[in-house]
Amino acid sequence: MTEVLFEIGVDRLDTGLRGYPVGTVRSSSVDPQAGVRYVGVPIDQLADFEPEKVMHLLLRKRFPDADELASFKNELIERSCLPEGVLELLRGLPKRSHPMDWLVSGILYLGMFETPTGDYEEDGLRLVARVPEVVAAIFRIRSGWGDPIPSKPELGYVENFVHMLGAPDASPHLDRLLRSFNVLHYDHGGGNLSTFTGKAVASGLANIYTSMASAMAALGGPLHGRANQNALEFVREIGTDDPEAIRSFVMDCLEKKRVIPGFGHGVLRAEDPRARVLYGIGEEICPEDPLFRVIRQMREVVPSVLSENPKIQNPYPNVDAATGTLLQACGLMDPEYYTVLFGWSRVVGITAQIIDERTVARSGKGAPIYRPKYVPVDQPHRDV
Ligand code: CMX
Repeated sequence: MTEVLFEIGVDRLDTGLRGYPVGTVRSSSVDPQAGVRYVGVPIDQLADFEPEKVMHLLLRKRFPDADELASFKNELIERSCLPEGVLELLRGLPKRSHPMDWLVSGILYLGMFETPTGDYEEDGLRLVARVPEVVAAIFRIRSGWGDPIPSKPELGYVENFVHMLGAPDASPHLDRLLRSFNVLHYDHGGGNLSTFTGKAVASGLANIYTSMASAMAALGGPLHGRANQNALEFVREIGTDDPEAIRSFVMDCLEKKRVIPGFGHGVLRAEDPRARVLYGIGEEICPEDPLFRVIRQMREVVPSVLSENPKIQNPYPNVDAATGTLLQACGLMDPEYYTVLFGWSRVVGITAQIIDERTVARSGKGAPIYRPKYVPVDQPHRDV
């Protein structure tokens, strides 16, 4: 017998599919109180793990032993070389366009300069292995830092990225921050907009590059991944750690119907454990940074202000509350790039979920092409 999971009333339409069960997910889950778990492991326990080890967990659903980890790293290294032509096309993109549009383009170029094999697992691993070089090149070309720096994949996944980035103002903590940042952003359950979009596009049997480019387009929206850019801009606008000044600034924004980036969540109903980890990293690497002092105070003040509005279901910090502040403290000063770093990381989880949905779901047959129902309204029959 089929279990009934949800009754759908008319009042639940036009709510962005909020909370409707539509599929299964093996890589991660989001608990409203405890936050995200990767294959059952709470995220705060993984934040300091080797990135490749956590990738293996998400893609293969278990931790590797030492030999498996070494061989998984080799699998990434062997696939890391970019097809010729990708960097040339990136060089021609208009610098005024947003870096997320560059990432969408770069991922499409990866698929265009190499015929995808059609095996989602193989293509997915290639994509994961190659995307750091694309992201580093986007920073360098678009910011005018100079030519892309040749990849040295044997350095390690994140270490090689920091090497290829060659950020002129990088602090010695950038490596440490990006290792945790990368792991914390890999995956976040099945129904977040970018992951859902990637799986929806792949359900029409689009290849992984096209599907991922669509997912990244979804991630670029200000209510989703671009909130980390907006959060830093917002923190700079506040510019003080005086609690009363923060309180009145936030109240004024709410009156003007401005969202407070870095706070609230579609599923979580408590402070995001990823935010907690990031505040902890901030206390370790930049406790006296002026903007870190602002977000430390915002963490205390903003939830009480947001709680005064009963329709806001979660007044607490989300993952984007601290990321921008920490990235600027480590020398990545331009917030326009922050969502690209989020996107680079999230490619891992979306890849894992696309592989599962295409090759494991329905006993290996894969989920069918997405086709939710929209209810027609205000359409009287007309003859022409
Ligand atoms: N500031 C102002 N208003 C907020 C708010 C915030 N931080 N969080 C929620 N609200 C508002 C919503 O806009 C919504 O208003 P309407 O009823 O007028 O549409 C109302 O409160 C109810 O929202 P909700 O049910 O609590 O949350 P939603 O699922 O609708 O929205 C989210 C979730 C994240 C889009 C929202 O909290 C938000 O806009 N936050 C700021 C942007 C942000 O930080 N996004 C990053 C999310 C993290 C991620 O993508 O992983």
